[in-house]
Amino acid sequence: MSAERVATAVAQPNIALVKYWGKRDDRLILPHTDSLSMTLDVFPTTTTVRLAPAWVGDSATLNGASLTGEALRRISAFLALLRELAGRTEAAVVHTTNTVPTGAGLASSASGFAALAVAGAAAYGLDLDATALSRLARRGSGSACRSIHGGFVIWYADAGAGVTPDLRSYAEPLGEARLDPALVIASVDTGPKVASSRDAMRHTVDTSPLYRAWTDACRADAVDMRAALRRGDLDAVGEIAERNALGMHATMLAARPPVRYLSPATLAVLDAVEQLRCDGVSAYATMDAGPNVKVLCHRADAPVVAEAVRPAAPSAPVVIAGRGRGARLSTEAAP
Ligand code: 2P0
Repeated sequence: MSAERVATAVAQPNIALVKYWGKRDDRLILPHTDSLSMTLDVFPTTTTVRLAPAWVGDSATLNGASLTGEALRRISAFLALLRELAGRTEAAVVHTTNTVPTGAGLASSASGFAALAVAGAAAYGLDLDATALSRLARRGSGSACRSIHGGFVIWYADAGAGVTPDLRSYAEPLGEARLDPALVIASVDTGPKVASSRDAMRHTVDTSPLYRAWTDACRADAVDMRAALRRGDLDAVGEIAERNALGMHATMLAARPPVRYLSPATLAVLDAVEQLRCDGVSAYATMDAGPNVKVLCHRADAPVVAEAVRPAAPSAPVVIAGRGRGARLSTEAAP
């Protein structure tokens, strides 16, 4: 931080192994259920926040292009939270470079708001610990609270500690996790998604007759997943992650009208994953708010898995990701 009040942070996306799908409070972004994730070591987002006189107003660029409309409004609302916490009034000039394909269900909002929380807190002079940064990032985008931390992470829907609901929901690292797997990312379509996860999530909560069953299953999956991670049992982790992802998509498909992110190419990757298992390779699929598939496997098997899914995902290079670090300050400004 220099005297001109500027800070840069880097954050990476996370992939949920037990998903977050539905809020009990839209304003505070409080989820119905706990979720568990792995922060990746690929697709970093770099964000620089520079304070400016209040009369300038907030501005933001993403990969060099100016943001307007809803995207700028979300960032500005988040900056307003920082200003309130810091008791400051300056506007902010935000520059972000994103290496993950935006809007393709690869959690660009997670790395984006995690990086903005860390850089923004530093620029506005806030001294926040990781739990406070996680709560703050949650207010930008729910899944961002998990990217504050590296490795395996749990986001508590309600940790029970803290006097207000806002204080009770945050993410923390799962120190007991004993696993170092690969996630093979098969991008079947890097175009914009059919519906924003925010809208699709609300619509699912409001209209899917399966929603209650989803939250019950999710709570059980979170307990089982913690135990499987503690044992370092990749097959159990994979089975729970795959059934959880399919349950989330089933719940969305039952919404009225349905939300369908999965495409024929997604199903072709799922076939390839099932064939890998038939051939004795431990490989398990998970899908987020988009058609792309991430395949959990042992690191040693990742090249074989990548080869197997490539024919079903020809539109973009298959990427092999591992466990990555949490959001952190950087000395290199976003270009
Ligand atoms: C997750 N997703 O747990 C789930 C699985 C997508 C599918 O978190 O409304 O962008 O900003 O809190 O964080 C995507 O939701 O939604 C997400 P908001 P967010 O990773």
